[in-house]
Amino acid sequence: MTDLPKITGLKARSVNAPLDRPVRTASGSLETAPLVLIDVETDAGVTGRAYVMGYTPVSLEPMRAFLSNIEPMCVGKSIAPFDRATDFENAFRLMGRQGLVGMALSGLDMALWDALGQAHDTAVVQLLGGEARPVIAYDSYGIVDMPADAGVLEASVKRGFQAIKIKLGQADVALDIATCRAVREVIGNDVALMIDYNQSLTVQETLYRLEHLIEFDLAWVEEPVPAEDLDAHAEIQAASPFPVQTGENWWFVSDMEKAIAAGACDYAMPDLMKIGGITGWQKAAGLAAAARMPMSSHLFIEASAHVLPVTPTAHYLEYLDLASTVLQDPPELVDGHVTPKGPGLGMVWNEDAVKRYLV
Ligand code: SMN
Ligand code: MG
Repeated sequence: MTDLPKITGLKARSVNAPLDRPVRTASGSLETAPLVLIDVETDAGVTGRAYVMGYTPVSLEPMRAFLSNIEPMCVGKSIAPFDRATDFENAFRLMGRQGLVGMALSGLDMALWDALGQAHDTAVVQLLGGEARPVIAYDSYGIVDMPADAGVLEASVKRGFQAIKIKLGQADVALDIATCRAVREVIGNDVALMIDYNQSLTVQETLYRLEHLIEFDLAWVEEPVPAEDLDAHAEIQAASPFPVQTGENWWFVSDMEKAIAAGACDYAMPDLMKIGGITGWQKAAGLAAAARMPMSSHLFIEASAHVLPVTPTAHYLEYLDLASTVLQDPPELVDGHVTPKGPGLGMVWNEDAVKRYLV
């Protein structure tokens, strides 16, 4: 059995990439895609690549500097993602791995899995024991303005999306009702419609609003209250006419365990950048299977397409494009599905674009 390649370098660069459309939410907006691009150099001549999204440009330099600072802890070690994740869990036990640290370590994990796949000229989904099959996706919007956004919603349906998510939570329930009615008129009743309140409501306000949205047959209501308030989520889950979805703010699998134990949700949607990368996702997928809980992805189209085919309770891939502007060959969307690309995670930076958006 041959030894795994060793890490010879860990490089991180910050870019502020353009977004096709801003992501407006009830708790703030994403006008650009502030990304840290991670390169894991190895002695096998392959470079593992992944990115993390900092939500705001002010997070980029701290995250980039943290990755640069941990380079000496990586050099000379193998690219084994599980072992490196264990190293860092131990190394940062006192400090804790929430926040930018957890995001950077999760991104490093994804880059290590990419390196592993490249070293074996294999797609990560195949390394994980799956076949590179198409994964059903939903088109993910921010707060939509109707009727101005009717055209793009119509285009989503024409592109083959069988599910669409919109964000709600502005002003009052009247606007939620008007928006859902207008969106339903455009997409029809055969396309699944999900809503996302981005942690903006209270339990009472959530249940009040959901009572007025019954007619729209919603596929899920996402993060209605603050992500960390598991009891509030559980209170809504017990009374909601629609399934409750949450998970994008779970830090590593321990947060998911707590949410499931609290009965906080019907569905799970861990974020690869917070759950611990692909190594963390595998643990999360096992928890979801044991709880018989449908599990969707959050952002990170490219890597999510590799893990959902080997997720026993796989639900949807969130199609919200963050990185295609800095990738040479982004994944294609075909008939509302995304197929994973290899080797590795299939990501190669478009260096001209990286230079253009470098911060
Ligand atoms: C979201 C995504 C990206 C930026 C902000 C908010 C959202 C989602 O919570 O689930 O898509
Ligand atoms: Mg969300």
